[in-house]
Amino acid sequence: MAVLHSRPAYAYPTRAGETVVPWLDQPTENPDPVGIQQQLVWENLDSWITPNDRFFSISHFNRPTIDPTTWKLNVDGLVRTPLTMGIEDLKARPRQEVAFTVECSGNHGLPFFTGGIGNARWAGTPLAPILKEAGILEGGIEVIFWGTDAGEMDVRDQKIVQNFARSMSIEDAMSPDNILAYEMNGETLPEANGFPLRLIAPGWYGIANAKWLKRIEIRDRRLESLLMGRDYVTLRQEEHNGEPVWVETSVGRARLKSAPARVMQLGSNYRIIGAAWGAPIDRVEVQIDDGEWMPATIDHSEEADYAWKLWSIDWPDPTPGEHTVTSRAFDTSGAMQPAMDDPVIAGKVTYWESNGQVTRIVVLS
Ligand SMILES: Nc1nc2c(c(=O)[nH]1)N[C@H]1C(S)=C(S)[C@@H](COP(=O)(O)O)O[C@H]1N2
Ligand SMILES: [Mo]
Repeated sequence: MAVLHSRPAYAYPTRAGETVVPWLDQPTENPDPVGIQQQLVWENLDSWITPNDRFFSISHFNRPTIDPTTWKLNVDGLVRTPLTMGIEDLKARPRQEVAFTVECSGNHGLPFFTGGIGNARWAGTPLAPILKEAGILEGGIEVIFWGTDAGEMDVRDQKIVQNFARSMSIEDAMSPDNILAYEMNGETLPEANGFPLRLIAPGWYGIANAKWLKRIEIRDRRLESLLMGRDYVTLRQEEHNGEPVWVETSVGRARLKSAPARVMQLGSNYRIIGAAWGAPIDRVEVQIDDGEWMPATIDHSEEADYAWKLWSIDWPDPTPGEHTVTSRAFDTSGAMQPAMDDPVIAGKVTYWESNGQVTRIVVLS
């Protein structure tokens, strides 16, 4: 009985002997194998935690190699007491862990980019007490996270070299959920994911989670860097009083989303497994071809507030041939992941924040 009741170490909705049926639709060839690495292959999703050696990574500029013995984090700008900390100073501070699913806001926005997502247990020290210790001076409104990586870019007719820079309001930065992370899934933060230190901002799209940190700066102005005000800007047509209005917004918090991950076959029985994330998930529904939406079962064996929920649904006796599989998630406030023809998606002309319903194609024999 003890065996029956013990929780499997590798909790995941699996059945012995089942095999994966690959999707017919597949991402196109990655045109940027340096910038975009280790995308999730959805058919391979077989655990709630994404192992470090299978976790995607994004770099907009170079991928720096940092010597942890000389590396320092500076906290400066509009602060009473500027701070300088080495990695041991940070590790000596209170430890906080969070399971958080990081998704790049460009995921599913481009034909070669459908695996910019992974779930890890991050560990580090809370950001808020460090900001309090530095003491933000009156007038400070913006917290800038500077990366060690840098790249050349054209800005207002100037060719400049600028470091990675993303910012948050003081209020957002002070969230008790934010940590400066030095560990990922129990291991030292890998180089690709920001060694030696990165921001982990649970509930935010990947871009907010600045890697290879070197400086946290407080300013009295909003930052309009490449990754705040020019790129990572969503352009969408909305309607106001019956008139079309174009709106540009900086990519920030994550959005409600789900996707089918894999179809599993056991004899003539099939099962679809998927994931849902980006908001507190209430339930997930699945549609096969043009059929009725059917409720999926959420896997509660491993869960966390900011991590994806895995779900599954049985597909008992499907007819042979080609089928489409679509999922849609609902959050705890009742909001539904938008359909692809919902104006919030259809009116969007940039590829960021592509949280529309994902349809996959499968051929059954
Ligand atoms: N310094 C720095 N931080 C960065 C980036 C970067 O290019 N440089 N890329 C961002 C983007 S676009 C994403 S989606 C996430 C991805 O995190 P990962 O590489 O650990 O998967 O890191 C973010 N943090
Ligand atoms: Mo991203």
